[in-house]
Amino acid sequence: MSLDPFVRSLDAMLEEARALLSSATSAEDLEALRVRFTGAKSGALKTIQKGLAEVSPEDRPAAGKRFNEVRESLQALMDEASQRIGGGGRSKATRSRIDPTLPGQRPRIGVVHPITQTIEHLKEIMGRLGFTVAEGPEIEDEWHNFVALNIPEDHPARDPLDNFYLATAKSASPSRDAMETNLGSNDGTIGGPRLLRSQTSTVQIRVMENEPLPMRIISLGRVYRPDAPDATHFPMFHQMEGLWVDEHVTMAQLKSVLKLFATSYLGGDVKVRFRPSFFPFTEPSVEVDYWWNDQWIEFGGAGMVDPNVFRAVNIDSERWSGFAFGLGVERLCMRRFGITDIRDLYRSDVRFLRQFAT
Ligand code: FA5
Repeated sequence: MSLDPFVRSLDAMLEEARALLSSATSAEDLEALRVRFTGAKSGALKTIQKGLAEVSPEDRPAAGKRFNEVRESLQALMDEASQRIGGGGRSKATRSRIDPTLPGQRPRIGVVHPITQTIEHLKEIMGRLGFTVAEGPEIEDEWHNFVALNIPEDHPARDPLDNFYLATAKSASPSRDAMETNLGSNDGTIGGPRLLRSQTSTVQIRVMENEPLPMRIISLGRVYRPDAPDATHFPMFHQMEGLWVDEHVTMAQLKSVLKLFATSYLGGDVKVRFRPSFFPFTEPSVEVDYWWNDQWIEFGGAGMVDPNVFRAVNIDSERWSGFAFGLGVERLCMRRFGITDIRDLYRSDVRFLRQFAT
């Protein structure tokens, strides 16, 4: 082949590219033209380059020179088009896809977890009944979790398999006497081995040890038990503890406070029943159930503070009496929001949790 047809095909390609690039309006157009003219496999430039081998040897240096010029011009045209469109090849292609005239995407705002909502609601109701909020630690010692609550050493509730003892809790429990005599020093070693508290009743003891009488408190927080998860049980759950100590507190007051609480929180039509029961720290004791989905669901335990508990915290049970209760916060939350499986509360599935936006 002589020089002329080779140069003509180069010039024709450059003109075509110039026309098309000047009318390109998007990064997609530009990318398609880049492939068409300079694509490594079958771009027009590549095809013409193959023809270089057929140019006669004496014309080949001039043909190669022209080829390089056209290639540079083509690149310049593409850079120019890219600048104009506002992209710069592939990496900027995405930028040009943003259409600033479209409405923006509303950012997703989290919702308050239903358990937190429940806790706030419970505090508000109990606040109206005159109960103030007390707090206690989640890592407890045996004194507060068991001994002062009149739970003897051989009681099944103290079985290591039914509790989360801490790895540091290797030493044997000190005797009750040793705990009692040393409690005043409160140096963090005398209450016996440490465990994650299994009930918020621990806070009753802490408050009675430290606060003046009379008292009317609630405490809301997490408790831990190695219970197998099912629709109504979870190994970590929340309880609301209540304690009222005064002169002449009665079981009738306990029942009316719990009834009033249940109707305020669950609605006037809720059916509540009290069943005789046993807790080492209350006498007499009851379990409290509500009716839901054709069955009774237990939502708490309660009773009159046992004189042995008063003795452990140096309160004169001849003068003072009191009642205590401990309610399952998840069970209350489930009933109110119509949640049938406690595990849904802890799956962290935002599609589920978003339903409870306030
Ligand atoms: C107690 O924990 C007592 N401390 C309650 C108490 C306090 C009685 C003061 C007397 C005076 P119980 O183990 O029954 O009792 O638990 C109380 C409530 O916690 C149960 O009624 C239930 O609503 C809830 N609960 C218990 N175990 C679980 C669990 N694994 N998952 C979710 N909720 C639970």
